[in-house]
Amino acid sequence: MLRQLNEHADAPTRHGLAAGAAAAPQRPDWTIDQGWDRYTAEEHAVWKTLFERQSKLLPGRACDAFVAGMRDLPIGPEQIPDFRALSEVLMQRNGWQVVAVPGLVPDDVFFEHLANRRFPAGHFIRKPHELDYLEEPDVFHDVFGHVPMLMNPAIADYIQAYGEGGLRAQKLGVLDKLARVYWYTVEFGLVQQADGLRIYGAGIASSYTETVFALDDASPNRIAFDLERVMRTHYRIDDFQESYFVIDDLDQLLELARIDFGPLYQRIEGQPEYQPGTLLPGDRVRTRGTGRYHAAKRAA
Ligand code: HBI
Ligand code: FE
Repeated sequence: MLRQLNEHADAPTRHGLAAGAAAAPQRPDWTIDQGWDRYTAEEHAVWKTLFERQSKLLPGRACDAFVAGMRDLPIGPEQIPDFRALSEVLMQRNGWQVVAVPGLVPDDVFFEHLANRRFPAGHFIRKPHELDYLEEPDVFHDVFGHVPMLMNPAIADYIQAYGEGGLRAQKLGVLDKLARVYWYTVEFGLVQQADGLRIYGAGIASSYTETVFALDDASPNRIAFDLERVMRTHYRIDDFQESYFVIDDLDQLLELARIDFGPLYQRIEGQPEYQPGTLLPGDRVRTRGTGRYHAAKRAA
């Protein structure tokens, strides 16, 4: 399965992974040594290319928390960051760590790490010919996209709650619903700051083309975040999102983390689901998209 333009693999493959797509892990929790000393000059150079490209684009586009997190972490253009140095700063800040994994890990393993405030990050970096095109989350997506946001207390608690909620949702057979919430927040979320609309989702922040599309393009819908609505909304796995959901501030995620999703799952069971580009009568629409980008693709 290929994920075009974003740095992420799609949910069906991710959910199917436990069935055995990857080689058997060395350790039961799937962690490996990052092997920082083994990165080659070429690999560091790919990081630098990606870092510099994104850093030019993100001022005025990434949210304040992202910028602050980046500033306070040992992440720079010259080298792929060392997870031990990242973890030292994160641990001091709010008890999170970054652990290395070979790529996608089974859902339950992923959730178990998050529930314990360990962020599993791919240790490998994409090849020079796949700067915008990648199957699995690599070190650039995971470290550049996710780790700065983990410095924020609301995101830190929210992602832990997602890990705990993921384990519950798996048992209830409703993981697809919860995964949509993660997708439309942690991966592709937008936040309304006083000085404008900003990116906080790692799938956007680590993608050059989607950064521009999500904020500046007339094509996608931008809709005020509503939990139940999002749980019922499919997402694009192979291309830019057709709709983005906008939160008022990051503390809204903390409120989300405190909600018991159990009754919600029951309420929406058997209810209709929505296609990614559909607008609903109840939506608080911030931007009604032209839909042009995806219409052109469908016509092609
Ligand atoms: N593994 N390394 C890694 N990164 C992810 O984002 C990830 C994963 N395994 C499963 C998974 N995500 C998801 O599909 C869950 O969030 C539902
Ligand atoms: Fe991600």
